[in-house]
Amino acid sequence: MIMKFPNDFLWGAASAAYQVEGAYNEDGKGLSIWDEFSQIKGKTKHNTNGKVAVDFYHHYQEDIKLMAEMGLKAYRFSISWSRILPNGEGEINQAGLDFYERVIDELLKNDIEPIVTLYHWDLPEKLQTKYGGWENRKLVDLFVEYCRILFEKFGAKIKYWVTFNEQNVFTSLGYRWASHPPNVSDTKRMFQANHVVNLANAKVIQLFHKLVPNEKIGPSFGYGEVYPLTSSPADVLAAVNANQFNNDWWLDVYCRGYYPEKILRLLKKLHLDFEITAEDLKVLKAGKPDFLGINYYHGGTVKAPDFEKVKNQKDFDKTDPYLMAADKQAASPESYLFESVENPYLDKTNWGWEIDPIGFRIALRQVYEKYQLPIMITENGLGAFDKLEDGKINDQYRIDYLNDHLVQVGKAIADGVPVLGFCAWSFTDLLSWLNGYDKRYGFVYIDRDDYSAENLTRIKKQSFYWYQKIIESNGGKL
Ligand code: BGP
Repeated sequence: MIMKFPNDFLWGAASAAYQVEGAYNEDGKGLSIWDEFSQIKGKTKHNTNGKVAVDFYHHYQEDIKLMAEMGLKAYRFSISWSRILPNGEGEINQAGLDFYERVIDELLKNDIEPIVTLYHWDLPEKLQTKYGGWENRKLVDLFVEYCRILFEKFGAKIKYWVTFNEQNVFTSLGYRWASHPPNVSDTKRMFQANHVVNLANAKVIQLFHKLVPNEKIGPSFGYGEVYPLTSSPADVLAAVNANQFNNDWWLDVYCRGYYPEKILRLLKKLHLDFEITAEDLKVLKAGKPDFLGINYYHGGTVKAPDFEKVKNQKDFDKTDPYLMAADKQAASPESYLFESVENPYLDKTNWGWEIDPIGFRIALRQVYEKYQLPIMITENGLGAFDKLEDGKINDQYRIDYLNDHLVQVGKAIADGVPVLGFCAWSFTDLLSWLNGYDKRYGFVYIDRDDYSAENLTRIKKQSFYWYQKIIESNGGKL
């Protein structure tokens, strides 16, 4: 089947500052909460951190040259707030602005569209210690001020801006599961912080529309469709609940300006509710995005909750927080809504993430039909152990994974979903937040491991040449 992609489809790849840049304290950069958190023993695999990462800070010209050789049309990267404002507020670090300007200009010179993420999890440490981070409403204005600097500086050069990367992930892992900074394990505080981020998202979108009226902005959401385990109506209801809890809880706020009522009521019952003022509701309504960024890795499967377990919640297991585990705390909202189970039809990656290309088509259809916004796929890819043999990396498994997922994107486009582009995660190998340097995603191998960053040689994998052909044929070779 020949896939038809729009002529201006953005064939891209993505990264995030902390995961690639390194130079964590160079040229005036302030520390971020990730620089601090990764120092806590046992939090990341082999205590890996982003001090050097893959040193994009010093290798950006070489990496962009490889992007140009591949024919990449777009590169999504994030700006590190504490490189621009070392204290998160106050004095601007000119060297930080200059670095991103050089990156942007280099991309444009090579006809690669820069897609800029404003926040990919690396909050300036000073804002955490001084104000308590995202739990404090003060952060809304501070985020807006940081973004104002970037809109004024780069507004004329950047067409696509991403506000927050995976708000669902960083609030849950940071404030509920204590597996990301700020290392908190308190569901109520998570909902409070999440609301503040929603306000920041909406306010920054409003400002953007004023300052950069001709370009586009939207959040990137980590979306996964949730399936019922069986056709039993109780399981189907559990899946409806899970989709509301895992997806609509964020997307309804972004696109419609209000929270799903059912979930709000449940939170109230469990004393997990948070303050929403009349002014907040106005702010949320006024910050509608121009597109939705979707990061897609996997969805989930659920069955009806077992209310016996609800009564005795300490029986619940806490497994990988990425895999939507239930909560050990007394008031776990999930336990009233659904119970997560394995999907018997799906294979898994080496890290236990389900592989579900058709779920991608379903996700794109659902999101578009519900919110009627164009979609930018801001992440999708396979984390795997790659082997360097005779100077080569044969990552056929990654080619298969991406090919299968892109075929489903093509089908979703044929179904009528306006998809602006596809950013594979990732261009070069990079640091996985919790899993170190062996969980590789790139088209370009980087010669380093969890212990040594001496080499950093860039080596094109087989998937590099495959993606080059896909781009050249505008998806015709899928
Ligand atoms: C997403 C993040 C990315 C990236 C990716 C892969 O949630 O937005 O930054 O890390 O997941 O995750 P991991 O590194 O855990 O494999």
